[in-house]
Amino acid sequence: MKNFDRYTVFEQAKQWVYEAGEIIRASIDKKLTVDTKSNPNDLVTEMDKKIEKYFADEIRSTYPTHRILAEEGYGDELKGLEGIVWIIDPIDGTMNFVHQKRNFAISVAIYQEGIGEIGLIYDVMANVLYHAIRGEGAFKDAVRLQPLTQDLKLSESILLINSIWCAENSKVNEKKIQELTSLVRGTRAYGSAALEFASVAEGIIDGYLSMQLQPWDFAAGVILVNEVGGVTLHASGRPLNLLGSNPIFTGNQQIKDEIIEKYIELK
Ligand code: 2AM
Ligand code: CA
Ligand code: CA
Ligand code: CA
Repeated sequence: MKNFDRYTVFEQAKQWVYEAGEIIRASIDKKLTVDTKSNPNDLVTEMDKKIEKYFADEIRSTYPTHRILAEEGYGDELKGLEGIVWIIDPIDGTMNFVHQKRNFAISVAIYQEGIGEIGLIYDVMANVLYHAIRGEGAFKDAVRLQPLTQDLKLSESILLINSIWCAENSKVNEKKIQELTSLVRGTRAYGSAALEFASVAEGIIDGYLSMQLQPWDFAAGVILVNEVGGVTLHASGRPLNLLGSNPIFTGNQQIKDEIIEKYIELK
């Protein structure tokens, strides 16, 4: 495609991500209006909308042929991933943004014909940018991330998993998840899917399970994890639906089969 030089588009995306981060940091201590969406714990603020609109306006004026898939309504209504599509989560971890004023990220991915080419995950308050360009490796700022370890036992793994997996009304057999969480070395939950993917890519976490992620939650993370030899799947073991909501496993290939086959029983 003529107007898609990956390196130029990456540099542009990086500049917008840093500018958006600056906008957020500049008003981090201002009072926020917080609304709820699908349930009382599903939060959105005017900052989520402002940042998404910022990206949408910049992308539309710079790359009018590109399309946008984004969380807060400033994107396009997409039925497929033809052409070049920016998949954007303006603030991933809104609850952390509201309550902690840290541990949230901007997630931007650029897909061409359904293939993830560029991923950026920006930890705004830490000022750390993770990025990947397909086939070129993944980076934390300027440092190249190493391939994930080939020598890993499930019993020595750390998993990111939210307590919802263990609830009786969850969409999985919660008894098996309880067995899994007592087998592994430890569990954690960060509350930002994008940063959870980035931790997997960094190799400081071995696997991440999430019950219900949308394309903007995982689009950039999948590219990062791929670049270090990890894998991301629908929790059934099937490929991801890039346009819909998925229960997700991402992590080290060494523990993938055991987790998916022995411990995840979708109801
Ligand atoms: P968000 O902050 O952009 O909404 C929280 O565990 C993680 O799950 C966040 O990355 C959050 O993204 C994501 N998430 C996806 N769907 C959600 C929902 N319906 N309610 C709250 N968080 C959701
Ligand atoms: Ca949200
Ligand atoms: Ca999100
Ligand atoms: Ca969000």
